[in-house]
Amino acid sequence: MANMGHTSLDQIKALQKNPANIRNLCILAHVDHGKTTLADCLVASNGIISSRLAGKLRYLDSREDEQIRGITMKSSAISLHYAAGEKDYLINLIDSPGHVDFSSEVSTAVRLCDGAIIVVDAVEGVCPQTQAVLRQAWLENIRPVLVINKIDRLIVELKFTSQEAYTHLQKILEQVNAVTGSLFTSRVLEERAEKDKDQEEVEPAESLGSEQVYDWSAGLEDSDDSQLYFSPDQGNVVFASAIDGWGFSIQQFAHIYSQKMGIRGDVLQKTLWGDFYLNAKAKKIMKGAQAKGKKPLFVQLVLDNIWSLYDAVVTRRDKEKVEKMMVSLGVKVMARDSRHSDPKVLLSAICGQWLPVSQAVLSMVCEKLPSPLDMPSERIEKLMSVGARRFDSLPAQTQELKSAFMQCSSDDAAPVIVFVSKMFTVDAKSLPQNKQRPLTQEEMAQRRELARQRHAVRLATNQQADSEEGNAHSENTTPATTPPEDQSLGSEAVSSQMEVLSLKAKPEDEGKETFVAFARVYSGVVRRGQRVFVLGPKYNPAEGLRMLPEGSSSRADGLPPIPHLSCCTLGTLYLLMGRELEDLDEVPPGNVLGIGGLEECVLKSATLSTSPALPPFIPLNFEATPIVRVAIEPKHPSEMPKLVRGMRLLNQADPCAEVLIQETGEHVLVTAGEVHLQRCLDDLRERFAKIEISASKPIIPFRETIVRPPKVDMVNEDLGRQHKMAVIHQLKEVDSLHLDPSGLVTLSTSNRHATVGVRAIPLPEEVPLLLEGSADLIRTLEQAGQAQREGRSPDMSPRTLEALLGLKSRLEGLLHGRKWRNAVDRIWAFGPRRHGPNILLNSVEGYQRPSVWHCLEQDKGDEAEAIRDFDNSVVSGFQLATLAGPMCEEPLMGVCFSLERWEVNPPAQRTQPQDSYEASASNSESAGETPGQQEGPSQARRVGDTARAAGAVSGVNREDGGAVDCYGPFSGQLIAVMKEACRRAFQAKPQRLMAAMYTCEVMATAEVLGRVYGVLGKREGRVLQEEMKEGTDMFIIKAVLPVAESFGFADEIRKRTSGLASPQLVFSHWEVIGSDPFWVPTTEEEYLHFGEKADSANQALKYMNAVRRRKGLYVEEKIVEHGEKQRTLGKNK
Ligand SMILES: Nc1nc2c(ncn2[C@@H]2O[C@H](COP(=O)(O)OP(=O)(O)OP(=O)(O)O)[C@@H](O)[C@H]2O)c(=O)[nH]1
Ligand SMILES: [Mg+2]
Repeated sequence: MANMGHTSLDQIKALQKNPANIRNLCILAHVDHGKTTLADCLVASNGIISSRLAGKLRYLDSREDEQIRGITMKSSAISLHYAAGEKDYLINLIDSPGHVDFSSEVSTAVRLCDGAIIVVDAVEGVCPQTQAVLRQAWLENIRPVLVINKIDRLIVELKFTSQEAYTHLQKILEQVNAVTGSLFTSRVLEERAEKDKDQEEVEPAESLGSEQVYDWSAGLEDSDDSQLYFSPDQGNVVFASAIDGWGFSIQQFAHIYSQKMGIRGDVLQKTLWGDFYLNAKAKKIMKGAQAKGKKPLFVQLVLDNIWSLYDAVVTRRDKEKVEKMMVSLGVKVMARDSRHSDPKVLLSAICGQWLPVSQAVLSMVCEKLPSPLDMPSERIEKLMSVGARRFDSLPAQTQELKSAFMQCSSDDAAPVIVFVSKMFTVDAKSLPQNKQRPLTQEEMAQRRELARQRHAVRLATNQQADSEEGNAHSENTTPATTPPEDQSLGSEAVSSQMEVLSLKAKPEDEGKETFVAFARVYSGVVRRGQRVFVLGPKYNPAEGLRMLPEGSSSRADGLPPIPHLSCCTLGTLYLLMGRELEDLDEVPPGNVLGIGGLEECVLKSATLSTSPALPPFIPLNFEATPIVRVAIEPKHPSEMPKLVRGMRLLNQADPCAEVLIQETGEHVLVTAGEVHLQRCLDDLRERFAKIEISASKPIIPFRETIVRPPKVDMVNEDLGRQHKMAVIHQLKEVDSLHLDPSGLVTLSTSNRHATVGVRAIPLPEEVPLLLEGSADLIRTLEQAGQAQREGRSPDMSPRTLEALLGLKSRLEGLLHGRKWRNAVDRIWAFGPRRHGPNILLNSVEGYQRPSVWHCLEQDKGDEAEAIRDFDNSVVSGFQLATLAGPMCEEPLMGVCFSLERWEVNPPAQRTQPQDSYEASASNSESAGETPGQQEGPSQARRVGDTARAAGAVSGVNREDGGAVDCYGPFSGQLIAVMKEACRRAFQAKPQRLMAAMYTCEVMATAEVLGRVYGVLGKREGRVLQEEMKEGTDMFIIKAVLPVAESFGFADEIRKRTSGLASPQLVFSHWEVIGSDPFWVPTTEEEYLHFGEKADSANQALKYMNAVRRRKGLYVEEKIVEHGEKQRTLGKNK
């Protein structure tokens, strides 16, 4: 029980049983704002680490790379005890990373908590990740409190006066509240407005004249604001300097001064922050400090004290003054602290007693954050309403479970509900069960005696041993390698016994990683060895309840197989203590815990329960898109199996990394960014695969799209023709293919049984953006459609329905004009993967296919809108075509494929195979005769009309013959021909690559600004905005940067600015690269300027060829050469 500090395991176990006094919370902030440092202070308050080391150790950053890089990469949890007067609280604290690359770790932490401490750097203020974490807290419905940290920087670095600091702090509060404010949906705003109105009625305008003494007896107390906005007088803000160990809330000073000055505490509580001042003569607190040029109370009574302490201790090092101050503060420090050469040591020693930050933060947390018993009912409903399902459409038994969450009952009858938010690994060696077995009382006494003796011996021999600090440090940073002290000091008998044990354990345990689930109990008592259901993300409780015998539980054997439901047995339960784990036999509800033995049944996250009525929790809300991919190989090919296993482990141990095996056989790792990539590679090398690996250069994702053909530009027109020739040349191999000049591609299956006519049309720029942003919604729509086709009710919540109708009308707004008439109602599918940013449009004359929106119109009967056979093949063909485009097999984006002809001729009835083909060919030719109107469904209609003569007949025929005998192979052929037709139609238009773009915010001082611009310029970055951060000499530059140019960017910026600027890169959007990858010079001038192949300046071509080469595709320099030859020939004639 090494690092349990003052609090024993038994005490923690007792505390776990009282949910009213449990607080589950996480610390969230932008990178480097001081989360882990603050956590250190809280951990030190429990004696787990020495308070002298708090802030230096960063105890919860237990990984080596976290310590080296100085940033947190994984969330980790620790349980702390806090005594507030009579009450004892259990604080389950989770420290999270602030770097964007690890934002998925934030999601896993937030899910398990009821509240969050938001930390903001007093100098930097609100930063991009501050906004992101506030959003996450908001989306998870957890309540935040605020810590404004690093106030010492305002004094020491910025040299602000206390008054300036006050103004600055006010601004920061405004910023934070502005973010919070903007998070409210209009619905919440409305609710609030209503409440405010009610309140106004209750307390009639008690206007506070500027001269009037504030009357606090009026019922302002319980204003709803306390939960929504941050305000020191509400008690949800702490001002702190974690590194110097101090922090305070207004409450503390109100308490101090109410005793000192005899002003009522509650009055001070409301006036210590704000525009109030002390009128010494009248002995009154007045409003209007600013207008009168008076010192606000906060400055006079709070900040000035701190400022003069820093002045005396750090700046002037005035011994006498410090002595005096210590006496008046009632603080005593050890002699060695006051003699220390670093004044910060003395400062911390004084502040740590006067205003201990742990006291301020923990008391705020216990007071302001809800206990597990106060879980908001909205949150519970949200957690249980997976997909589009409405809470009140869930089975009654499921809805009843809501009360289980709220009661948080340890009763044996209460269902067990557990959520696992991530899986993490620990070295098997450091698991408590592998360390030592629990000792009996005598053994412990014996050991203690022995330990004392050995300690004495060691002390004597090691007199010159390093300072206390160094010692404690090494003990704490390398717990896995140096065995805990008392273990090596056991009595002979015990230790020999243990040696045997550990010898036996060694070979298989050596460096073996064991998975522990990071989880929380919401209801019921969890016990080791308990059997529970694992509810898959698609599990439907209605189905489960129907199929399971009445009243069956996870304990029973021989349950019938139910889709997405399985059983598992819980292994060892752990108390999470930062770097250490402690064994537990059972964990009562409301607690965060670790669970062993789940690696076989839980991949990354899971919902576990003893009740089959529970639906799986909604998926975690990840903000980051994994975008950086690398291909990985073992250095020695024979070690491939180890790599494969290692990658599987990595996949399980990281909430957001993705591991794929590509068709080419490459093992690909997808990560959120460069730093994340580095961590994953380190993990693979050192923990999971334990082999030498080599990683490819990052694989940059691209998208393929088409653009409108330019209208007048001669050069391009020429190019267009030339390009088309290239396309036609390629097409020669397929003789059933026809391309008309308007871009309609007609293609038949090789047996000529089916013909499709497809046209590719670029979508307006905003459409793919909207579709990408609505991917979840579209997936829901797709599921609902599926349910409807299978004859089930879609069960959509009114909000989802509204959102979908909103999406539809926004699409209608974007797809306007003649060209897109009725287009939205003709949408057949989205793709790729059925929710991508491309559209398949039904322009087939006479085919009244229900659109994707069909399931929204529940009242509308099924009418005559039947779906033709093989409809699915057409959709599949479209999905495949959009998944990998013809340029370099990257996914398409912003392309609409309009299917204008679709004829199926069943083989049985066909007599003249050539007919249909000829008819279609001539039809499209005749349509092509109308110049000018090149594209669009309106044109398509006409094509369809003429095609109908042939198509209608075959359409009828199809119904009796086609599907019967050759269904299998025929559907496959149709998929292939649809895919091919889409690709050809795509190629018939001007093609472009799209590059992934990052946004980045760089904070830099004026001196290094120029260099930042230099680096950005070199990497094709575009500056969007530059502004000065108020009250500082820092500039904030917002820019976009192609992902392809971003590798090493952060490092380069850091180097060029001597570490003064460090950017945060976040994936933002896709951008069309202006240059045409198929462009070749056509005039002498261009020829001279760009060279023969024009590939020197063509960025798009460079990117495209790089991708093709990587994928082992033919790099088509041929097309270009061919084009040139033809043109040259033409010219020479
Ligand atoms: N001056 C000053 N520096 C601080 C304070 N708190 C933390 N720091 C420093 O800020 C740096 C970052 O601190 P961390 O605690 O690692 O920050 P973090 O928020 O955990 O960072 P990530 O986990 O990487 O997001 C360290 O160098 C700390 O010493 C403070 O109150 N004052
Ligand atoms: Mg940290």
